[in-house]
Amino acid sequence: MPEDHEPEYGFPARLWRALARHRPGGPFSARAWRSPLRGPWLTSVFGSVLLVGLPVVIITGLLSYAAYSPQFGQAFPADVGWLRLPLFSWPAGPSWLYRLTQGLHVGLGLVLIPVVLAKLWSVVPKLFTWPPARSAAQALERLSLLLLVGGILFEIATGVLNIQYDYLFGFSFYTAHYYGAWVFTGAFAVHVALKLPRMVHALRSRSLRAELRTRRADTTPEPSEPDGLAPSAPTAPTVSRRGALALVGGGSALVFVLTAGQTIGGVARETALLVPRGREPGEGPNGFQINRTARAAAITPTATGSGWALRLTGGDRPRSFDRPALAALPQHTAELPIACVEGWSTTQTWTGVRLLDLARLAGVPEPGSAHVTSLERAGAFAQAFLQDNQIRHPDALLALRVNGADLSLDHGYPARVIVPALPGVHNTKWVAAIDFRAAR
Ligand SMILES: Nc1nc2c(c(=O)[nH]1)N[C@H]1C(S)=C(S)[C@@H](COP(=O)(O)O)O[C@H]1N2
Ligand SMILES: [Mo]
Repeated sequence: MPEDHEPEYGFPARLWRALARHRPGGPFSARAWRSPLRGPWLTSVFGSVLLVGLPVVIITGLLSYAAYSPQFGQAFPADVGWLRLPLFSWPAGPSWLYRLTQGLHVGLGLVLIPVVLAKLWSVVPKLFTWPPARSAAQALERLSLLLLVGGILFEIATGVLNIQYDYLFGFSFYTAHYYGAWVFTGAFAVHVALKLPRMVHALRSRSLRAELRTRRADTTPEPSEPDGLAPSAPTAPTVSRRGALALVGGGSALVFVLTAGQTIGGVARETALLVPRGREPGEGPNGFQINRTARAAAITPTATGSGWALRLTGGDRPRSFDRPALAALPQHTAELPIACVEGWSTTQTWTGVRLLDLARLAGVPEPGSAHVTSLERAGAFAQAFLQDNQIRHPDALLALRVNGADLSLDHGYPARVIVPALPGVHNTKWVAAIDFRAAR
């Protein structure tokens, strides 16, 4: 065991020996962890799944930040200082882009939770290494593990709370989730750099195919090694390695089935038991999930009735269009998804006036940005900013109708924004006014 080696450099040898003599019992005892399944090979199998999966979750997460158009201060957190990435403008196409990146971020993030837990289980004896560190370098490495483990658990907790309770707690989770992600990503990069050679070596030590054919009775422990993952005194196996892998894989498959329906839609929606929104969106053309109802947003029938008119500003003088006037303008139809940051999405057929046509009517033929305000007065949904490419795209609409019918009040009647590849939240419902700014 490594604990019994003399310290190399750094820590005073006397302190180390004193600590080594006073090894606490319980989980710190070398005999406390005895599962015959633990060992570098099993840890590396889980590790290699995470090595492939987690970078996808990290990158799609950062893309989501970029998709929120941070240049308008509408991403969370608004100001990230030097963590601000080289900015690029989020594209307005293909229309399914955010649906894909955010579906992957949330979906894969959830599916990997059982693998993360299994990986942590497989290395838990390392938490109780004694003495805690043999050298300054090892102390640093263990500190990075604290950030790694703490970081991933923090990201899982804030991520899950965010998709389940977003609209109960507001947006504070985003800020925590964003900074937590950088802490985790840094620790993850260090961990991969330190462990990759050992992982490759361990994966070669056993054959996956052979393990998948091995029954419980024939399951042999991995040889005890200096890393201390494999137990020095293993018990008899209560489950085979393939059984353990099947358990973890089954857990991930279950999470997939219980959540993926929210994006796949149709019958699959019925199985999406783990998602908070939209299992019973009703029938008809407006029968798809509602993020927040008109009632919850305090939108009254009076405000959206015949007195409603869209106010367009930005040109020489403001203009107003009531709903019949908007309906008399050239109409365009496009099949576009609403893709929520929570991971769910739904594609519908929208009809309305092109945003670019509205910009021209406002007297801003070359729009550089648009500030959309909702009848909803307060909160994160009261307004949104659109980039030039999001206004100019031929499918970027102020929708009046969906699937051939007028928008329902819950889906944003009298008019709502719908733009290809735009994060759901910026597709403002119950639009009151649009202020166009000319491109510079
Ligand atoms: N005014 C207003 N617009 C809004 C919202 C809202 O609550 N209020 N929710 C946003 C979010 S987060 C999403 S995902 C979409 C959902 O649209 P839907 O409820 O029609 O499905 O609308 C967006 N537009
Ligand atoms: Mo959303």
